[in-house]
Amino acid sequence: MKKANRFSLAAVLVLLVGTIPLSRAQGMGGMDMMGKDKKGMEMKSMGADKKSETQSHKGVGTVKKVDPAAGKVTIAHGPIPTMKWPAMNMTFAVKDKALLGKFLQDKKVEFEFVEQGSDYVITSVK
Ligand SMILES: [Cu+2]
Repeated sequence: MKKANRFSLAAVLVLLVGTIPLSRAQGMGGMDMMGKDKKGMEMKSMGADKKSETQSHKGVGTVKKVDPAAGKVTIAHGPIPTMKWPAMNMTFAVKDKALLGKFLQDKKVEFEFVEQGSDYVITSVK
């Protein structure tokens, strides 16, 4: 009798000690994960918006070709770390005509551009 009582008491203690912290930990874990997921998604979408709408990149290069009719310039630019681009020849759209007038063939330029859909649009040059 005595032995059995002690055993069941021990079993109850084990259950109490074992289950309470476990359920508490699970509850907190679940809440933490939900909080993290929500924050993660918000940050992700904010980052994506920022990148596509406002993030500008800086490049340095030499003007290879100016196409005033199309509003485009071809530049042999150096590496652009913010885009993970190596040096290359490529064509950029230019935001407006006044800006386009600053591009002269073989001129070295420092420019800023933004990614707009599938185009890279130069927003400033010096
Ligand atoms: Cu490029």
